[in-house]
Amino acid sequence: MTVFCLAFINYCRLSFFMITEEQFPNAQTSSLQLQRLDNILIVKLYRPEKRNALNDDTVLNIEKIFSNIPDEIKCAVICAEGKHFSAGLDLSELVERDAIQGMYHSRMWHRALDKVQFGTVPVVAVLQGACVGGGLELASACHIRVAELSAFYALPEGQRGIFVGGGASVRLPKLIGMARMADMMFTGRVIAAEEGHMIGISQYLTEEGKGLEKGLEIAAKICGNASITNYALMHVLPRITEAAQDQALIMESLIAAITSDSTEAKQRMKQFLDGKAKKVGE
Ligand code: 1HE
Repeated sequence: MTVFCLAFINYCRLSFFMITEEQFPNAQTSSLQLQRLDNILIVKLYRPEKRNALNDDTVLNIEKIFSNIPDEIKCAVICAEGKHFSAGLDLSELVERDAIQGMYHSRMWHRALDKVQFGTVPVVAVLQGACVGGGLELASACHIRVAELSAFYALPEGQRGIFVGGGASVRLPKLIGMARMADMMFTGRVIAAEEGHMIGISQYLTEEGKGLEKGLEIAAKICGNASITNYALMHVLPRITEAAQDQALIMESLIAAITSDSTEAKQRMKQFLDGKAKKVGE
């Protein structure tokens, strides 16, 4: 089995990430770069000359990567090279699709972004510059969004005569509400980083150039959680929030019982009671 390195060392804390071709076929030649820092996988959109427009190759590789996260990875960070996170769908590939191909294309995006949202590890997105169309759909599939002050958001689909097809109509209203999403598409209006933060697109806002540092800091905290808690936040909480109240409450009781029964939870609570664990805020 051929093993190859994908290593892009921006600074010395980053280590080489050894991955197999079976795990990530073609990833080394695609528009994505992979790095690893301890238990964190960093997936970088790497097509800055096209403003990280998401072509089929990139979307399929995102699906492969998030379907094959190695066990030792506990959290992922999606970030982007250059001044823009992503200009969305690669419009040059859109031109000659018929309705049936269009349906399959949209379903391919759904598959890939479902792997991001409902995969094995929480995902933090680090956003700068344009985060538009499919770029915003990708960001919306992540669990936490960190935005630099240059970030801006738009859904130019309305202006291009199309509709969102990568899951935005499902995920974005959960962040900002349906009326705001409809306004973005009706008017093509651009939402700046501060407003995006206020209305719930990002959970963290940083100075320019500080997004990745913040994203990695958050990812390190997530890695420190019990895996079952992260799992419950990714897979159970979204179902609870969509269920009717009586079903939601029973689901909450079940997952509360399962998590607190784990050996790790018992050890963590004992550490606190013995005065050996951090207090809230420390
Ligand atoms: C692209 C794309 C793209 C740039 N597909 N090639 N998305 C959009 O409608 C957004 C379109 N892009 C823009 O509005 C601007 O490019 C940006 C505001 C993001 C950046 O502006 P700027 O001045 O920095 O870059 P640029 O000069 O416009 O673009 C640089 C190159 O990237 C240029 O190619 P070049 O060969 O002439 O150098 C652009 O053509 C190319 N480029 N954006 C293809 N999107 C699952 S459904 C999702 C539906 C959608 O996402 S629709 C929204 C599509």
